[in-house]
Amino acid sequence: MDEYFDVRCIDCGQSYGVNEVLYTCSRCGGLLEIRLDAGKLSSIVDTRLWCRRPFNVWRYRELLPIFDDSKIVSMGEGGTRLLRCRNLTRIIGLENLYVKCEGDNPTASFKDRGMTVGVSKALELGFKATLCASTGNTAASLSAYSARAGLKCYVLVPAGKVAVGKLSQAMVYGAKVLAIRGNFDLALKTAIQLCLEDSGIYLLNSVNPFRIEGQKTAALEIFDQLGFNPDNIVIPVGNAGNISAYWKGFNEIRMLGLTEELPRMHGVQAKGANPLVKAYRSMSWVIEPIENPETIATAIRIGSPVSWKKALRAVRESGGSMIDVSDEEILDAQKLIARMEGLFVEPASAASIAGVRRLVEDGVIDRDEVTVCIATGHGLKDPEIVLKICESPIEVDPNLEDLRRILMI
Ligand code: AN7
Repeated sequence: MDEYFDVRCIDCGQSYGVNEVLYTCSRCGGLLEIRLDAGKLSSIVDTRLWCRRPFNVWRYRELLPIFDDSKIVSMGEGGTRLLRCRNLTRIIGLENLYVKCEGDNPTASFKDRGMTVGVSKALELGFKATLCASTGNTAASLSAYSARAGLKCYVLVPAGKVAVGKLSQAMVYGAKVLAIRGNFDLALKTAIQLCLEDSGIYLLNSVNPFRIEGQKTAALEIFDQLGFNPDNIVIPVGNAGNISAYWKGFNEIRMLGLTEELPRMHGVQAKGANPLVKAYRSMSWVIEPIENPETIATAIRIGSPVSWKKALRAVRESGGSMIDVSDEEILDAQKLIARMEGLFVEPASAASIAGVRRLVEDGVIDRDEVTVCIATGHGLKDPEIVLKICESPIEVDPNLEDLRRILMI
C-alpha cells in the first residue's frame, strides 16, 4: 500500500519516501505533507465497506499511511458525537449549528486521532521512545498511546501553564514530564532540536505529518454523519495543525469523488495569541510571531504556530476567515454551551463557540448555513477555571429549615 503515498515539501515540492524519518524538508526546511494518490486509492476505497466498520479513526484505513497492521496502537479513538445544538439558535442565530464533541476521545481531546497514527508509525519505524512539546493535550495523548505501545515517552510543557487535568494525565501514564522555564514556542523549538540530534527519539508534534493524517479523519466523520459537507467549520487554532488536517480531510473526500462541495474554514484564536489573525487581516503570506502570548485558554497560548502556512492556505483556499476572541468571550461561551446544551468543553474549545457567535453577528456566516463548531477538548481537562468563574457551592447544615431558606422554596 505504500506506493499510494509519498511525502512532499509544501514549499519546494521535493518528494520523499513515506517511511523516511524527517520532520522538515531537508532541501529547504519547509513543512512536510503526506500526499496520497487519489486515482489509485479510489480504486480500493469502498464506502460501503467503511459503513460496515466500527465508527472510529480506522474506519478510513485505506487513507492512513500505516502499512503493518500488527503495529497499530488503537483505543477506539474517533467516532465522536456530532450534536445538533438547537437551544443555541436563539442566542447565536444559526438554524443548523452542530458541535463535534472531540472530548469523547480516549484521553478526552482530538489529539488521540493523530496519536493512534503517529505512535503506530513510531513502532513501524522501530523507535523505542517518543517526545513532544505541549500545552497539555498533546502530552496527555502521547503519554497514553506510548504507554500502550510500550514506548518510553518524554514531554516538555511550559512550567506553570498547563491545566491540571492534562498534567495529571501525562503523569499517571508514566511519561517523563519536564516543565520548561519558558513558553510553548520555546519548548517546541527545543523538542525539535533534541529529536534531530538524538535520532533514537521520535518527535510527535504536529510538524510530524503522520499526526495530521490521523486528525484528518474528523472531517471524514463529519461528512459521514451529515451525509454531506457542511458550509462552515469553526475551529480553535493554536499550533495550526488541526485546521490544516480538517482541510486536508475535506479535500480528500472530494478527490475521491464523494462530493463536489468543500466547507469554508474559519479559524479562531485568542486575542492575546493571534498571529494568524493578524496575518489574515493584513493579507500577508507570512506571520509575525507573538513574543509573549497570553490567554486563559492555555491550550492555544501559542505565539509562533508551526503550521501557519498550511492554516493560511486552508482559510484562503476555502474562502473562510480568521478571527480572534477575548478571554471574556471565551469564558462566556464556555458557560453558555454548558448551560444551554449540557456540553462541558475546555476554554480553547469554547473559543469556537465564541467565534461562531461573532461570525454570525458580523454577517460572515448566514443564519441558514450548516455550521460545525469543533469542540476540541473536554471541560474536565481544566476544572480550576470553572472554580474561578462559577458560583461556589453553598455550605449548609443538613436541616430542612436552612435548605428552604437558601433555596427559597
Ligand atoms: C483543546 O497540546 O498545541 O491548532 O500541545 O489542546 O492543532 O494546535 C494543543 C492544541 C485546540 C489547537 N484545542 O490545535 C498541545 C496543543 C485544544 C488544544 C488546540 C489545542 P492546533
